[in-house]
Amino acid sequence: MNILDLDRPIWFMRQAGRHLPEYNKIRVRKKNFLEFCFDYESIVTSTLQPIKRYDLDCAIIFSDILVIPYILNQRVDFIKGIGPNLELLEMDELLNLTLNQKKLEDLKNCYNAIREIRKLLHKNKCLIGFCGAPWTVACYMVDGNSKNGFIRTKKLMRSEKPWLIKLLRKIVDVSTEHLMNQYKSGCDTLMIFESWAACVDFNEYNDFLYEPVEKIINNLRSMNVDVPIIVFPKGVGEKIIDYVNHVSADIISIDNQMNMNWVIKNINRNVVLQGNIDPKVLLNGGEILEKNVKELLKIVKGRKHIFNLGHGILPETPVENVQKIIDMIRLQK
Ligand code: 1CP
Repeated sequence: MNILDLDRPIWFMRQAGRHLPEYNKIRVRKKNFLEFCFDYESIVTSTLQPIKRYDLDCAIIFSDILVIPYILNQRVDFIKGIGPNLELLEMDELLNLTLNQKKLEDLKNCYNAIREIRKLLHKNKCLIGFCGAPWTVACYMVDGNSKNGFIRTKKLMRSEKPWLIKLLRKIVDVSTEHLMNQYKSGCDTLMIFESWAACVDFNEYNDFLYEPVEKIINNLRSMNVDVPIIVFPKGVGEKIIDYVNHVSADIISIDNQMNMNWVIKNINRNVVLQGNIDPKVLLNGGEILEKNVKELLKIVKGRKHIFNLGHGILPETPVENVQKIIDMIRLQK
């Protein structure tokens, strides 16, 4: 299904995963998170779990943005309760990384799972494939984790710009291929997560944010990939106007720091908006959640809009709160 043909579709970033008791139940079958991410059955089941429970309009493939450094043969560990940690490499080692054929085989399980999910998913529902934006993936590849605010990546952005641009180009190529494979396997929507956009200096947005993402989009379009593309440039603030002028995505996902009234007034009508309930408001529920949802629906009335959060569902979020938000929107439609 084309997401742009649906009337105010609803889905949630991180809808598959830790807030779902049924996910936590199957997650324990695999010790290691990446093992889970590359297991055909686990991908099919966890991708479909939020659709079964909430009847959402879109499913997002259960995977992670860090499969890209993994297939480039950089060691990636997920530490329980902490998060991802990548092997620290020297600058020349990072540039010399190449695709590892054996690890690529792991990713084939993901593509095969997409084929199966597409078969099992109702034809009126969308299937979203994704990757991280090159800058965000580079942040993890260079710094290893987000603990220190990507200090090494930021330093190298200033002192070794040509080197970092070369690294981004490598990520552009692998990410294009990865999105292309997800599309060929049955994804009808593609999303690019730029979670760490705010780490880039304002005067460097063009080289580190716009250009690499635009290159991926142009690569896909030149290979006749005609499905809608969503971008999520988290934390760019008012630079979002500049962002949509330089990146030709169909849909822009708005983070919860942004005022949707301002966004509506300042973003061109031909860009579809997605977002932007605060995940903390969803976590806490109650009257404030109701008020926020009503207000958002009022603001986006008459505008093409995909209902979502401003970032991922927090693991402690009660499933009742998620159900409530869905019921509210469906009632008001
Ligand atoms: O053991 C577990 O269950 C680990 C938790 C977990 C999950 C459920 C991680 C580790 N990744 C995922 C799945 C995931 N990651 C999905 C598919 C599920 C869905 O969305 O429903 C997606 C789209 C992602 C994307 C992702 N991974 C992003 C971009 C979006 C965002 O949240 O900003 C980023 C930055 C990551 C890295 C990552 N992977 C996992 C964690 C805990 C993190 C963030 C770590 C950090 O803050 O640095």
